[in-house]
This record gives sequence, C-alpha cells and structure tokens, in this order.
Amino acid sequence: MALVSEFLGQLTLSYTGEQEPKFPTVVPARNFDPMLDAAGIDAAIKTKGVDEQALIDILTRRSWQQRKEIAFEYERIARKDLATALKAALSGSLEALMLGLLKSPSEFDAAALNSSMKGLGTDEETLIELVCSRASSNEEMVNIKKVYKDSELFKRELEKDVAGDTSGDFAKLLLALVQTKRDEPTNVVDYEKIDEDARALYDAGVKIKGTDVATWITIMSQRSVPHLQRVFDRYKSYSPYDMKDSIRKEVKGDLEKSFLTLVECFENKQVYFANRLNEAMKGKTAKDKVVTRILVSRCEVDLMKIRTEFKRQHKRTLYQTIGEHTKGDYQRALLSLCGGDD
Ligand SMILES: [Ca+2]
Repeated sequence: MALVSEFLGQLTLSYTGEQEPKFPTVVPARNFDPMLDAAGIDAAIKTKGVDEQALIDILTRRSWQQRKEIAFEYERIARKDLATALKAALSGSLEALMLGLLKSPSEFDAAALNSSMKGLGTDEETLIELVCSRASSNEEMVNIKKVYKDSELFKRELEKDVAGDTSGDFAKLLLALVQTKRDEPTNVVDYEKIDEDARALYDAGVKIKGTDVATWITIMSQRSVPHLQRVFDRYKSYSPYDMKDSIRKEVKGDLEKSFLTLVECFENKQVYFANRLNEAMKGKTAKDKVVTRILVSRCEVDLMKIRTEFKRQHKRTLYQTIGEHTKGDYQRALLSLCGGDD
C-alpha cells in the first residue's frame, strides 16, 4: 500500500496546449539547486574509479530542463562540457543512457534516427519505431526535423536520409510520415469521412487482388489519430479481418512492420511501448539500446502508463523485468528512471 502514495506523489498531470496529458516517472526535483548538483557531479567524476551511484542519483532524478541547468553550471565550474566528461568517466550502456539524458527529447530522437541510418546498412527496426511512433503528432515530427537540420551534429535533411536509406513502398510510407501532413484533431466527428476512409482502406486491400499501397499510405499519414481510431473500428463492418490482420495478409517485411507499428501507436501508444520493452527483454541479455531509448525518451512523457500496460499485458512488472534482464550500474539507472514497482 505504500506504493499507492508513492504513485500519487509522482503522478503529475500537466496539460500543455493541445498536447496529450503526461504520465511521467521523472518529474522536476523540488528544492532544486543546479550548483549543488553540478558540484556533486564534479566530485563523483573526480572520485577514484568514478562514483556512478552519485551520478545516477542526480541525473536520473531531475527533469530534462533541470539537467540542462546542471550541465550549464558544471561547464562553468569544471571548465569542460558535461557530455565530454561523462564520456570519459563512463562506458557501455550506462554511458549511452546518461548521455541520452543530457539531450532534449527532439535531440535525442534526431540522434537515434541519425545513428539508425548512419554508415553502411540501416537499422530498420529503430527507424520504424521512431518514425511511426512519433508521426502521430505533426509537432513532434516537425521539432525532430528542425533539430536534425539545425544541430551541429547532423545538419542534414531527415527526408533525404530516409529516402537514401530505404526503398520502394517502405520508403514512400516513411517519407509520407516525415512530411507531417496529418490533420490536427478536432472536436467534430465526421462520420461520412470515417465511413469513406474505412471503405477505401478495404477497397485498396482485402477486397482486391494485390494492394493499392498508395491509398493506405495517404489515409494513414494524413488523417488525425482520433479519426483513424474510428476508421479502424468502422473498417470491421467492411472487412472480415481487422486492420492489423489485414496488414499482415496484404503486405510483408518492413512495410508490414511499419503499418502495424502505426496502427498499434494510433490505438494505444503505451501498449506499443510496453510490448517493445517486453520483446527487448525476452532473451537472457536485454537489447540495451531499445530499453535505454524507450526509458529515456518516455520517462517524462508516459512511462507511468507504459508500466501499467506492461503489467496488464505481460503479468509481471516492468521493474521486475528490468531487474531480471540487466545488471550493475546500468540496471540501477534504468530502475531509477522506471521510478518504482507496481
Ligand atoms: Ca489484397
């Protein structure tokens, strides 16, 4: 029962404009003193063998805005950049996690996208996760593209990189998503349009031989999320298979994975991330990159809800699962971001 009060204490609902309510596990620290934190980090880095625990205690329990202030103070007192100092002091998955915490959400996503396409070959799994889960909001994708173009690190057009690293219908879908042509949600429910789109999805796929992928791409990349949720519901009155089963029957490979990710995120993004985390921690060793990416990028957004969905879907808690599949300081950092057991 002690957990209930802890949960309520951490559950801060904040509405920013038209955005969805937030369910963070990491919230701004009270009585925050960036100078004290910067001095603590400086001492932890200078400790022989590095005091990882002190670094974790500070950086995983502050909001991104606060970490930014800490980094500024650190640079002032230590006369070096905090990211550079952490790179020298830490290694492996813990290093990647802590460096991720120093980036803004858009910088973090832009960097993950960039590394999924950098060099020879492409990490399609990461590319699909990032593009399809961020594409439900124009604002999120616009910010990522802006950082991708403006940041000293990349200075590139996201569209160009995506086009260069993918091909065929998969490329067409990702590019349509990156182009942010999605309608903004409104309070008006257009039943005629819902019916029209549901029928168009059916006519372009299950009804015919082959698939008119272009029609699917247009609807999935341009309609608002609440509209699409109703379209997928209406779709069942035309097709013997629901939207996800229709996707599985009609298309294959990366295109199939992308459409499935989109529909899962439109339906319930927290369930999607809970399932991704479960997949990443199925084997004996966890896929650290996936676990780190989801915890770092969702801890100030909806990780509390992801935890709830994780328990509901998988009959064990995210906290326990992280405890079983990771080790050492990296594990302690993940558990701190996770924020508690359920
Ligand atoms: Ca077909």
